Amino acid sequence: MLNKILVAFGLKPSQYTVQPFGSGLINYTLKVSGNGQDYILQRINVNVFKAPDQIAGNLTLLQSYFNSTYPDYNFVAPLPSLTGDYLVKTDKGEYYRLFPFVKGSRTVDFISDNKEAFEAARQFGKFTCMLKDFDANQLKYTLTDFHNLKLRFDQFKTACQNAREENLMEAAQEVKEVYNHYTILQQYNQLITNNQVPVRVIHHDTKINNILFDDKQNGLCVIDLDTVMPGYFFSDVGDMMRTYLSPVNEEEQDFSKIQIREDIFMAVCKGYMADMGKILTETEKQYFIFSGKLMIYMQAIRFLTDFLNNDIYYETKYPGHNLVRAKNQFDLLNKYLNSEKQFELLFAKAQGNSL
Ligand code: GN1
Ligand code: MG
Repeated sequence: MLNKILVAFGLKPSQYTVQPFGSGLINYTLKVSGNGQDYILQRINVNVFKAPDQIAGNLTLLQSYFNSTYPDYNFVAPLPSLTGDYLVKTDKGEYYRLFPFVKGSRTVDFISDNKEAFEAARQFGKFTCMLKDFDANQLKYTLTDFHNLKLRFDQFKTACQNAREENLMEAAQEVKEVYNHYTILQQYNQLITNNQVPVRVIHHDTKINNILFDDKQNGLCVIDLDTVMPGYFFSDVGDMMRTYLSPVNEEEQDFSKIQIREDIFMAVCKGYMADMGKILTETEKQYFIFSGKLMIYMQAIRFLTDFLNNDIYYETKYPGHNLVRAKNQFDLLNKYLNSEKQFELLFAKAQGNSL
């Protein structure tokens, strides 16, 4: 089956080895190695991305914009198949696409130091900044309402209504936590309904492993562009706060290891603001720190909702996995809130400076 796909992309299967690659929760990713040029082959999760053609359409638009405006930027776009399509559909209705593997690049799953955080944040900021004159509304919403907190909250309420009694009992403390932090939802609603923040081209998945680094720890470009669509700056900033500040991620079961690293916070501020500092509005700057609360809270709600729904969205490895992830994110949220005052000082200090 994989052989057929390689052939469709014009690759001779006998010349390549294919191995699982990376650590994403949604798409299935393989590295295709051999013959001087390596590739990334990816099966799109069509339960999540219901219209894979829209992703391909968005990437084509962006690619031509980058080619004409920033020809030196390494925009990692899918390669056409022999028939000129960016998606190859199998008999089973699965969609595959192929990317070039950028020579000399590497990805990391955990931030090792400030420089890495700075570089990643700089790349995500640079990406949105380079697209400031590109009309974001040309892009399709590949996931409608992806970071709509109000909708996530409503989905959570529905899940509570439909959940099994035992799931509800097990998650009683976390359900309470959702309501403890209700002000985050109120602030979000206010921000959105008053149209206070501009729509920009946003990546929407700013985990560290969506950055390519060179061997000197310099950021090269952003990857994993499926969720690049119109959105708000707080999605990218907030998800960096959520995934960079703590030395351990959402999989960690020992919550004493969840910590807030203020030096990493500083590096994220400086990195993101390196380019975006020039175009962010005053309101966006005001809500910079709020972004972290918003995205950690949203992720906690999403994991909890999936637990209540009997794990229909995120891949799980053990019973109660999504509940552990939700607890982990609430622990992170509470620690983030404890550092808020300090963040304000650091954010003020970070603006305008480089690392
Ligand atoms: C998913 O595929 P991955 O692991 O990069 C999810 C993100 C969540 C993340 C939580 C399309 O991202 O929104 O923040 O898991 N992507 C989608 O780990 O739902
Ligand atoms: Mg990813």
